[in-house]
Amino acid sequence: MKTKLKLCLTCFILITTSLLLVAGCAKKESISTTTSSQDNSTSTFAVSEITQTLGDDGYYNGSFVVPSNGISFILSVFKDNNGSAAFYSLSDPDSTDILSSSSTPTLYGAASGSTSGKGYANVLVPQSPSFKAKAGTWTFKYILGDRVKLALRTGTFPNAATIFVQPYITGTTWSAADLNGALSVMSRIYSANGITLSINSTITISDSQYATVSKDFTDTTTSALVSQGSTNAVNLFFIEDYAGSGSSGILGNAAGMPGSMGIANAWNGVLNSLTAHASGSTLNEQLLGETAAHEMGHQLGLYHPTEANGTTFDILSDTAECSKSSRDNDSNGEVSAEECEGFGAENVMFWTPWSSSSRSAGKKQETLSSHQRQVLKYSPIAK
Ligand SMILES: [Ca+2]
Ligand SMILES: [Ca+2]
Ligand SMILES: [Zn+2]
Repeated sequence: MKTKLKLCLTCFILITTSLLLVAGCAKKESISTTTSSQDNSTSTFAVSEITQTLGDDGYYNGSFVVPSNGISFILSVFKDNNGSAAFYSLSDPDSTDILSSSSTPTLYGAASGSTSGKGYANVLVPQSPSFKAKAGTWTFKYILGDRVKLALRTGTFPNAATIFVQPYITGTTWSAADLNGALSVMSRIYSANGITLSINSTITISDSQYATVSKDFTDTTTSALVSQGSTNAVNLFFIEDYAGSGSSGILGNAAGMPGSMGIANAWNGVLNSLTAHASGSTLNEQLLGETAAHEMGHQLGLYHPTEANGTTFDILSDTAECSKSSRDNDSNGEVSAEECEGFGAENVMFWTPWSSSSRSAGKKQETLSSHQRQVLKYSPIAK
């Protein structure tokens, strides 16, 4: 989420764990293969559902195999009726549970799901360069969920990356053409960081109930909107405005860190508010482009390098930290972009934008660290 006012940290807490080996089998659901013209590499992205068994310990468990040319995967657990969903363990072929607080490296506390883990939770590998989609048999356990799906990318090592983007627009105040400036800004930001965006033509969704929607991805209308997203792209929903209380000042929000990829569901996209980027009828193209780039970063697994409180940081070792103890100059309990200048405020994933006066003076948020770029290049949805 990127907000003018305050932060919403969507960490999902996982329980400490032990290892168990159990067999399962994967049934193929869909496959798409794309050959990239950018780097002559070939990536295959396949989604499969994994059968599960109930163990004597009360946990459901299953397994899957990452082949020798595995690049990345996202493992998702779904719970019907937006019930709580969570993984308990995920053990790599060397029997290291990457969700255990006692493992190094660990995703403990950083494994994602939807906001508050309702209906959906997931684990992305790699979510930092410390992790690898190792070839071999991975095993997992969960206690809360109805089904598990694996979105697996295989192919050649990604020297370059192309990410397909599908924009949508709702409401009647602005039209698809009004987004072109912001989409160009977003494309330029990613290109400058070594990632090519292939942006599809914006799809206009004219149903009036989608003009303003709740920021909650489990909301019925928001869910119906985001579920229209493509399974081959990162879906950006440019809504006219957020509806409901608690949405004041929010520029955009993502369905998770990461959200879902390759599966049509309520978590397969991000929201960006057009009204929050407007002065009168004019959209702030630079800020909207930065917001779209930021929310897309969340959707692909990037956290804020520094959270608003200045005490919580991402899992990447090469992103700058802006700590409250040394940088909260006005002692208001938050670290602003101005307070974090030179300490991460320039990063695409900084939690809040520069003030309007700083932006008028030319301040931008367009940089990504080497580790952030690597997470994006390895993304299951990238080619
Ligand atoms: Ca960091
Ligand atoms: Ca402050
Ligand atoms: Zn954010």
